[in-house]
Amino acid sequence: MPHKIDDTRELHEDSLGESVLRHLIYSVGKDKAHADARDWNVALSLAVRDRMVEGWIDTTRRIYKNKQKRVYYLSMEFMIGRMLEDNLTNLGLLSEAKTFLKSQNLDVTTVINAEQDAALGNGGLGRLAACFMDSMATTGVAGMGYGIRYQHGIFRQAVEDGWQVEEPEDWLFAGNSWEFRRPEVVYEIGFGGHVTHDEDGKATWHPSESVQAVAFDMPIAGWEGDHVNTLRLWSARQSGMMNLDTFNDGDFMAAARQQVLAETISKVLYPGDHTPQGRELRLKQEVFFTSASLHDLLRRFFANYDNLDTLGDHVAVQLNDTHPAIAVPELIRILMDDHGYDFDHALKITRETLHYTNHTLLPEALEKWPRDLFEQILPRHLQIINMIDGAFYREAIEKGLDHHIIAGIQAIHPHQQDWVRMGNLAFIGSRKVNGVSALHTELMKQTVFHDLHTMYPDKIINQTNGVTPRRWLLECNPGLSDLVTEQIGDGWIDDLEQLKEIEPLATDADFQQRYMAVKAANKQRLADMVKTRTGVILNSDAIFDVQIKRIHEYKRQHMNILETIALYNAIKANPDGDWQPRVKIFAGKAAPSYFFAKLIIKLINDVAKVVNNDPDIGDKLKVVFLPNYNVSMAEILIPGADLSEQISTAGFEASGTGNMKFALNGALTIGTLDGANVEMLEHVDAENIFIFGMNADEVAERQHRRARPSEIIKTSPALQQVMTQIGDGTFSDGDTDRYRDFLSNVTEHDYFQVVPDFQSYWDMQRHLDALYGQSEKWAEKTILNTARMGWFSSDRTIRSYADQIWRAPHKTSGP
Ligand code: 26R
Repeated sequence: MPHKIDDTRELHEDSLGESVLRHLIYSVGKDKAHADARDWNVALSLAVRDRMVEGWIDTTRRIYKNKQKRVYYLSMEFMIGRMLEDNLTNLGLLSEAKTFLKSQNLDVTTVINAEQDAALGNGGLGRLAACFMDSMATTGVAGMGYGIRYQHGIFRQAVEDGWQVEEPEDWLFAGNSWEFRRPEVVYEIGFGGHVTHDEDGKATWHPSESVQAVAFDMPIAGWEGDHVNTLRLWSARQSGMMNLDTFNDGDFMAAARQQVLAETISKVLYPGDHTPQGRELRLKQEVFFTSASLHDLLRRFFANYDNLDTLGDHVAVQLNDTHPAIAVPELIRILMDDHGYDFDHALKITRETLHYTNHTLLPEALEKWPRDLFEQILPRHLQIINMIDGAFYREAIEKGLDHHIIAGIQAIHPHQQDWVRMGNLAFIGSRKVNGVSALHTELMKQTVFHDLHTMYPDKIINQTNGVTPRRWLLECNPGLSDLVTEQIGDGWIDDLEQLKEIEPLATDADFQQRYMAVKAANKQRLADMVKTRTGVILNSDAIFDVQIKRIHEYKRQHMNILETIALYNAIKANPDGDWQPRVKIFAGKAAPSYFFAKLIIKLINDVAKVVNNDPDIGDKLKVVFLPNYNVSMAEILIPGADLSEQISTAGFEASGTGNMKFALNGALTIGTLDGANVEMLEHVDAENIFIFGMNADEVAERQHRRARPSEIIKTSPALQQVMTQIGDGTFSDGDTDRYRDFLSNVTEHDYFQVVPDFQSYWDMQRHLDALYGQSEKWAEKTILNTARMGWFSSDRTIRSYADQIWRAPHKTSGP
């Protein structure tokens, strides 16, 4: 690796191995004889981190010198996973590291797996943020991520007697090798108190409490390591020292309690995903990291410029959902109260700088805060929100909107005065607002943001999600990566559309055989993991059918398990039939407060127990629920899947990104016309993706009519039998009570339309059974999926944001 910075030239002339050994002794403090896997992991990580620092400092200097436009990605969540293999890969050190570890008689996988996942997120939104960090570095965007350094990430999921049990997660217990603590980068964040105005009307906010935000930085290297961005996470700490008066009075515990209270802010990630979390602490978390990030980026701005008039020319801020939407009044507040701008000018600058991404249309996931709570915690921000609403009202009247309509889209409804609606606030305060797939963006225009869209027809724009090909092909699937590279070279790694070049090989018998051999090996790796974690032994000739994602009614894991039961019944009714063997794999966490989702997990486990122990069934069907789904588990599951379940009720999944990862790795998709599945269909062609069920219009129409499922169930003996069995205790040891709520949900309301989609889902599954038997045809479609997924690289997504939203420079793709 070339050394670019003079003052570090002498520091790293040793080999990676020498550097690891040095760190083992001088940083970890152990000798080889006593080092365990984690010690080696830390020593190797520190050696790799050393190599990143040069590119990091170099990148920082270059951006500063060129005054390159900066992009700030503000996100409550970053679902990063492990970093070691990612960094080794991007720096081109993976094979050197492997050779060295083997020379020390160490198992490479064991050392790599000794790192805890950084799971500072719930699901899709957080994982997208992590893919974006990788792609911003790879495409040379001067990007920086801002978030919270939660001491505890998403809870660990255990399964006891089939039920989800939440356990605390403690990823920092053994330290984080990648981070740099920046004690000098610290901001005071205020809450509560009151506002005074001087004779000129200038406002001053006097918070009644404050906490400090302390920065921790992680370097994020792009492909080939020469552009290294920063992920800066904020940790909360008590302002000032422990209260000395209290301390000297002998009330040590009271003084310490203050400290605990302050540090609570970055203590734990909220595990709610699409479920409302109207808690004061959550609002404080949002304010905490948003305010610290804005102060920090402004301080950096002032290193180059001396006034904020042109902020939007040099800085773009992306709000990842409404969680950082407090940025709108906070930036205006800083501009007005700290820098003397008048309100109109401050609003103008804000609207040139901020951009907002929406990730869900589900009404229960749209953030709103009680006005009273807001007033208590953020009195000055509430005043500013009222000013924004006033300015917005005048704009709306000018554009001819009706009073009722305006009331519905202001941040605070002028007559009800009950809630601060963060989606409206983010929309009004942003320059561009984007959805995350073509369908989702269209639905945003038609539904939640209909009236705001009429008023600002150029504001909403689509940016279809993507996934990083480094983690989601190169690293998680080395077999397939090598095969592809052997054929077309390695240009695909940062120019994924080059995968198109393998298309002609889709019908080549030799290539098919080699491609499917890689799949078989990945299935074996998956089966080994299932055996270790659950004891269930899988038949690797079976179709590996995988649904992994948060558990939610709209994602319809329950439709999948109903179909599983129906298949079980069909096999039992004809045990000697020519059945295509199948393995149904589920994994995912339920929000702790979401009873129905937890009941779905219990049902999956109950069904697994019966099916897996039924001698009539044998290898023809197995059901597995893998506890504690996370990024590292996905890296094993996705390459080993034959079939990807993307079966949400049409119109409800904003995009999905798991769908893309599976198809890229050669799983065929069974899915609805929802989210990015629609665009995947356009790219892979209708013969290579297996679409069933109602489309979004049909779903909306049926919901509107409040059509009941009962009529349909009557006409389906198979579905009827399934419902009867769930009710009569077939899967619950005779307990007829356990699934009462489940059954009434599905048979009486069925808001997410499992019943009307069931038959077409079943039919498509049987079609896939038959197709799997035609192994050449299956192989061809599988290869074509890999070949045609290039567009879904997050490098494409980031370049598109950079061009269409941020107006920020980046490296172009291709030779
Ligand atoms: C405020 C709280 C209740 C909350 C709501 C929703 C917290 C977290 C969420 C998670 C949502 C916003 C989310 O993860 N959405 C997912 O974003 C992915 C990336 O764009 C999409 O692929 C996926 O379809 C969408 O559900």
